Amino acid sequence: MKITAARVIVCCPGRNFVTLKIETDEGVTGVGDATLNGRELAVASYLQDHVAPCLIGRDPQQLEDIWHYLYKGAYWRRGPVTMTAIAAVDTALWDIKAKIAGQPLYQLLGGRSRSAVMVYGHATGADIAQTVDEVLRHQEEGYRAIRAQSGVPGLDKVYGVSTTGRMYEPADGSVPAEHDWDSAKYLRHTPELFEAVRLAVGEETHLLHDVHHRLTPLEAAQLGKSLEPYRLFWIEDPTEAENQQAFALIRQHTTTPIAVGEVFNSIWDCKQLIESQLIDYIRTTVTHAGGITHLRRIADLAALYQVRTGSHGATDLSPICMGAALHFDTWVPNFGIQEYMPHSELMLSVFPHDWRYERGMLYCGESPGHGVDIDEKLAARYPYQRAYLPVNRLQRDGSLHSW
Ligand code: CS2
Ligand code: MG
Repeated sequence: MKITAARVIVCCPGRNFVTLKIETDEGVTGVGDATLNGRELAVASYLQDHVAPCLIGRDPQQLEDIWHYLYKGAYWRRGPVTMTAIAAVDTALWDIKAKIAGQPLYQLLGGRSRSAVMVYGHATGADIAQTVDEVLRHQEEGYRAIRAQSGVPGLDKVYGVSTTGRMYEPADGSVPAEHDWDSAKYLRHTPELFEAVRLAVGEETHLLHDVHHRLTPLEAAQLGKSLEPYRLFWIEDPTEAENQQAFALIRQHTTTPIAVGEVFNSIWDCKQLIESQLIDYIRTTVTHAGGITHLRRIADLAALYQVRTGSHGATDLSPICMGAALHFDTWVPNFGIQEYMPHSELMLSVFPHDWRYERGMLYCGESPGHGVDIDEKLAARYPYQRAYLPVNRLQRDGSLHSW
């Protein structure tokens, strides 16, 4: 069997997605997600201008050799653009390999380790009362794990809270929106939020929170300590993660579990965090961490140190990523939890899929492959629209801060 085409499809059914479709001379095709929120065209060009010409004529079943060919062959290794491009190729080739075998993808990874995949949903609100209502609504719907994010008094816009009344979508506008930030206001507010949420939901429901890279290690330690009475499932991205050693300081002060990794793109970004047990969950994804081939290496390293998976699953990861992630989650022995921010009906219409959601659990399908495709005709109706993630500035002096 030979690869005959590797086509990049960019579409915007409510938000931008980049999809790679690999075709073969025996008619079997596979698709991979190559969406990098706010930098989509960089990956599209990397794939169509640099990667696709090297794939034509290759055997699609040699996915490991192709992975190393694209990783080492580029000379310039790692980074979000390169690893997202490699991930899209890898995911499409795993899709093809499973279709050739006539098996759902999880069977090729090692078979089913669980009957279903526990997910966490997103509850957000402009203030504590609204957020509590949203958490209770999710609990009603059957979610066993719920992430709570609320507005912060004195701050205009904060991560995770929609100001449009529609589903939260951070990427917007033809230039980056500017948000303001004040860690002290956030540190005062967040324990109050979780005191109210925990009181409302009781002891059983898992509660999660995303700090989104904004605190210093010591501030993150203060936050973790202040949230201990509310027994969170995790705080996520408590501080910038380039300095993996910084997490040792957080660990010294708090037992609140820590999740990191959605912005990581290789095992090297998290090797120290895992080996020193500075985190409890690794959030790397099929789309941004080199595909299934590399993500399983990260998961295997994590398993040695009792670190569990908790893959990122925001709507800027396409339904193809969600499909592949569900097969991965169904197999991976050290599974923790899967983020589930449901795509809109419009987005899902462009990506026919066979997974289903039911009362806090996701179920991958049994069709051969990862169970997702792209409706190219429909996708063509929604052309790319440039959109940026916001930037963040400190309220006190306007200096640039992590968003
Ligand atoms: C967030 C993401 O879901 C999360 O945990 O960190 O929504 C993140 O802000 C976006 O994926 C950025 O594109
Ligand atoms: Mg996050």
